[in-house]
Amino acid sequence: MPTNRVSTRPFEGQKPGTSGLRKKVSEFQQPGYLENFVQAIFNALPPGGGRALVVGGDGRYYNREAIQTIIRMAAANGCQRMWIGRGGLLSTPAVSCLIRKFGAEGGIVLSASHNPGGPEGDFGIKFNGTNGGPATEAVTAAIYQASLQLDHYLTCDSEDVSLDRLGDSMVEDMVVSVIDPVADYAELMESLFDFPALSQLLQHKRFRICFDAMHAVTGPYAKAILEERLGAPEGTVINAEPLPDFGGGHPDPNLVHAAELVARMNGDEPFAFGAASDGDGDRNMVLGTGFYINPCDSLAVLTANLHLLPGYRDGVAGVARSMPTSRAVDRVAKAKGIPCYETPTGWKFFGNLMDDGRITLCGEESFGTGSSHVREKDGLWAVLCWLNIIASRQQPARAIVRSHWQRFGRDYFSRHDYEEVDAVAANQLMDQLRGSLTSLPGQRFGEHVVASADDFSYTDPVDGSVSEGQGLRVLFEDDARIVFRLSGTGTAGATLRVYYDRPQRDPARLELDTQRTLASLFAAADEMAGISRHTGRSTPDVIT
Ligand code: VG1
Ligand code: CO
Repeated sequence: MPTNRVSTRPFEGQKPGTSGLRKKVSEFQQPGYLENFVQAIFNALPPGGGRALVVGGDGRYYNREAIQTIIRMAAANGCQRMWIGRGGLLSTPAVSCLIRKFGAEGGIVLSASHNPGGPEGDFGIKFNGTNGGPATEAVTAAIYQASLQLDHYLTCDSEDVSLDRLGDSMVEDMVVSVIDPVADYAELMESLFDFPALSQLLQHKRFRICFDAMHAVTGPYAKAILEERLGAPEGTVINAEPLPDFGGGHPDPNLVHAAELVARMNGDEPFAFGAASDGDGDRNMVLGTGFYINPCDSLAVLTANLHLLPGYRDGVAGVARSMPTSRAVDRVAKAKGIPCYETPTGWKFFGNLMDDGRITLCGEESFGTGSSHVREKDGLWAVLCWLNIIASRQQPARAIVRSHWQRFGRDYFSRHDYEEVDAVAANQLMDQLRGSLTSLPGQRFGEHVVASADDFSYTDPVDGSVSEGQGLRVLFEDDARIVFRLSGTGTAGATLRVYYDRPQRDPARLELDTQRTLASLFAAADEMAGISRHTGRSTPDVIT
């Protein structure tokens, strides 16, 4: 096979973050930059690895060019078989589904998820393993090490593969199949949910829903499943066409960025349920009528109700949440007598727990929920879960959440993000706070007295691997909690995330305003960490 060996030298900073390598598009467009990272993936695989791969992305700017590069390099690196979504499109959960279904050795996801797209925006690349999940920390570390040692990459001269035509073609010795990006995923959803009940619900005149695909990858999935298969009226899915720049928007499903959905939900048309997903389709935001469902609550409610869904009749083996996610789900797990694991931020930490059969369900405060049906979080799956629970209980979302709070109590939760902060200042803030952790217990901040404080470290119960420095957490005597960490997905400066949660058991105090309820903790955080002093900001950029 004619293979080209192209000389290269390492680029600095090809270290995957929370979810793959994310950089400005312009950085990826430097000659050899993408090629180096792809070669590093192949070099990090065990000898003979990477022979059957699933490849696709969220459709953002540079997606198609990157896929052609990956095709040529994969063929030159000994890959025999590749599946690509038509148009180069595959949602992140669909990649995970296909890797598992085809028994592929892994997959390459091209996405920077919720980060803006377009020529001035961000691009990203991530490797998923044979279980369909994001590469573990050991593998990402090996990829980074390999990226530091490159002196050449392998490619070949083949023609571009036509990504818009379904069917097989040969690239050197590799069979490339361009496949329908939706069909296999839709089939998986059908095996998990009660589609007849969902059809009935979605065709009911008084149950109108709105799904905002934010011009990102979930458009085709949501249209095919909600409108075509389940019969929701046409127009249920808005912003359904994936665009390279997401229509100039920010495909992050929260109350700030999913503004069109929020406006529609608050408009004249009576919507019973609203939902949005992110760039690569793994996140979800769900809304009842005039009612925002916090992702931490969503995880707790799903855990309490999952047994109602056909695919989960056997019950939930266990659950997991990322450390900054509120402890609402812990109480449900306790009531059910199932284990609840606390992991660092990022989906890669859930994979071992699912592979080992320890958990069925998991989630993060950042609008991520998923189950062991794949090894990624799954936005549309979460929406279907909610709809199926609504259909099964014959209750609106709002009533389901309220009765949940009555039974388990409520955790008021909010995350405050300070974006594009000077990186030196952000690190200084974290270093100083880390240095003061041992002196915090016993100290009073307004009405709150610190009970304990630490730098979160996680030991994976399955393979024993240890991940340190995963966020600073401060627990108060009244069970309130503040967590500080720096984002691992940004591409400019540093983003400081501060997470607040405060459990409330008093049935008379379950419907209060979240920001007001947490206000005394905001003051405590500023006092103990000097947020305004270090960042020069008096208010966060995004509050979720
Ligand atoms: C963020 C979220 C985290 C999520 C990650 C990837 O990471 O906080 O919970 O797993 O994004 O999600 P960070 O390091 O910026 O806090 V996605 O939808 O970008 O694949
Ligand atoms: Co995402």
